[in-house]
Order: sequence, then C-alpha cells, then structure tokens
Amino acid sequence: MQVTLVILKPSAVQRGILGEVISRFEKKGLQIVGMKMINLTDEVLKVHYSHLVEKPFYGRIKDSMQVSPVIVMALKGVDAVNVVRKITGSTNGRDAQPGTIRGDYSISVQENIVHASDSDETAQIELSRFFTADEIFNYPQLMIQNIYANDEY
Ligand code: IDP
Ligand code: MG
Repeated sequence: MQVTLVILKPSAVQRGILGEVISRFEKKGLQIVGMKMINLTDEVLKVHYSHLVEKPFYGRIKDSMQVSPVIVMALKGVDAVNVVRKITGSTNGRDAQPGTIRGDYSISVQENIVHASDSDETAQIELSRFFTADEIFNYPQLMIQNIYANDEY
C-alpha cells in the first residue's frame, strides 16, 4: 500500500466541486487517511513549487494558490501515487483526457483543480510537509475484499 498527497486547489474550493472531486477518489477505491483545510503560506509554496520558483509565472501560481484555503488529503491504496496521477490527468486542463479530473473540470494550465504527488519519494516528502504523523490515520478499509483480490494488497 502507498499513501499519496492530493491538494484540492482554490479552483476546486471556489467552484464548489470539492464533493465531486473527492467522490472520484473514493469511488476508485482509494482510502482517505488524512484530510484538512489549510491556508498555504508564501514559505510553504516556495518549497512545494521549488521547481517553478524561477519561472516568470511563479507569482501567478502563488496568488492562485492563496485565493482561498485549500484541502489537503492523504489517499491510500495499491500503487496510489500512479493511480491518483492518472485520475488527475495531465497538467494543462485543455490537453487533459476527458474522464480525468482536469480533463473534465478544467480548461486552464494554472486553474487545474488538483495537485497530486508525482512519485513515491515526492509523496513522502509532501505528506510530511502538510501532515503530522498523528494526522495520518490507520483504520481498516472494511470493503477491502471487494476492492482488491487478496493477493493484490
Ligand atoms: P503538475 O501539477 O501536473 O505536477 P507541475 O509542472 O508540477 O505540474 O506544475 C505545478 C503547477 O504549477 C501546475 O499544476 C499548474 O497549476 C502550475 N503551472 C505549471 N506550469 C504552468 C504554466 O506554464 N503557467 C501557469 N501555471 C503553471
Ligand atoms: Mg508537479
């Protein structure tokens, strides 16, 4: 089992589609093991988007991520990092495949509804950026036998 980080961006909060987006992850079979609403500070964003800090559009990304609080979520499942990235779709909502969250809800590169960790290593770093150990929960997924074969998890 893997745990990955998702951020429901202000574009999801403001458009009132949190429930629909969260529902997609739930229906897939992913288990929500952490979730809270937070404000993203300048300092956290600079670290979280360190690969983009030098880009001319970084200021717009920062402003966009601070329009409202966001929801941070920890999602658990077999190969969760890869599964969540696939459900999320490619970065630009205009290119993202229909059926993905970005493909169905976004027509923008920047206002693209969700962030999802891009590797197991990144997921672990990003989870510890937003959650303390006691904010990630370990509880039985009661329908696990209907979600996976017993040799899959
Ligand atoms: P990802 O979110 O698909 O992993 P990254 O390249 O890591 O994509 O970029 C992080 C976020 O920065 C994107 O989700 C998007 O909101 C924003 N972003 C990336 N490239 C651009 C751009 O060219 N213009 C505006 N915003 C961008
Ligand atoms: Mg990224």
